[in-house]
Amino acid sequence: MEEQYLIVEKQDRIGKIRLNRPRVLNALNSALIGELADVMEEMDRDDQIRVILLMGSEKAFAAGADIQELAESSPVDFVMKQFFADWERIRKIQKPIIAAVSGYALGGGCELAMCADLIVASETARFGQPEINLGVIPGAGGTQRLTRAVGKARAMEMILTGKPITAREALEAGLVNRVVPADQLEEEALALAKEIAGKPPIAVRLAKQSVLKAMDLPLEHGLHFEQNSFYLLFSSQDQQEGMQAFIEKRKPNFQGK
Ligand code: DAK
Repeated sequence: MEEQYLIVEKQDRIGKIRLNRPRVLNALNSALIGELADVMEEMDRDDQIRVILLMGSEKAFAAGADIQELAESSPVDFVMKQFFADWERIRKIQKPIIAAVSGYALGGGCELAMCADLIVASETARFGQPEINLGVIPGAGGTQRLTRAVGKARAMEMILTGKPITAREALEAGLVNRVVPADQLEEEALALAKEIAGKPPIAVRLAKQSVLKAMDLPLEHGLHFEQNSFYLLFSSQDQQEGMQAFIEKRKPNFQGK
């Protein structure tokens, strides 16, 4: 199916998705989020894809939810349009997601970037939760994920003042993995994606899940999840291949089995 708001491409085991609503700085209307959830789920099922790379434009990763659409919405619309459900579908993607962020990542745009597992930011990136200026608060996880990522003090300031932070500040706060020059963003994000795509996919999947559990679960339950995942990997061919390759002093060839 042809997407209306996304440009989708597959390259070397990387599923690339570019948000494409340039006239409104990639404002996230519900149709776009629905398309994004569909494409990501399809990539999650596709054996040829190991990592998902999510990008915006140079000027904007995404300037938030579509304010025009929000302004016309009632609580009943949110329920009927499945607004939360599509965000939940994105949250449940099992393959690693890398967000390459240039320009504005505001409101839902910042929340979408935080749904990714890793963020590569251009020097021009600006992260913010300006919803307070519209008379509301973040609605797609901002108060929770931002606080977990940057701590209470900084999250509180960003959410109560609505002021964005720079890419450097985001790096310092632990919100992003690295900051790169604007003209190298895609190249750097792709290099990171390729590195992870070369790792054993089942271990990558369980590693992603285990790290995410650390955000939600008490330590004891998180450790239990990690241990069970560790045991499970000893039934994979990739575990045998990885260890055998080390012993034979050669590069492993992981098959995702
Ligand atoms: N929605 C709709 N249109 C937007 C937009 C947005 N978020 N951001 C920009 N645009 C449009 C502008 O209206 C303008 O359209 P025209 O006037 O040309 O027709 C065009 O994009 C270019 O924008 P500007 O002319 O404003 O460009 P500037 O460079 O001057 O300023 C800016 C860029 C990013 C500083 C500014 O556009 C801006 O402040 N934008 C709004 C940022 C914002 O407040 N974002 C938060 C929105 S609230 C939920 C899920 C998510 C959410 C809530 C619930 N559930 C699951 C329930 C999320 C809420 C939000 O994100």
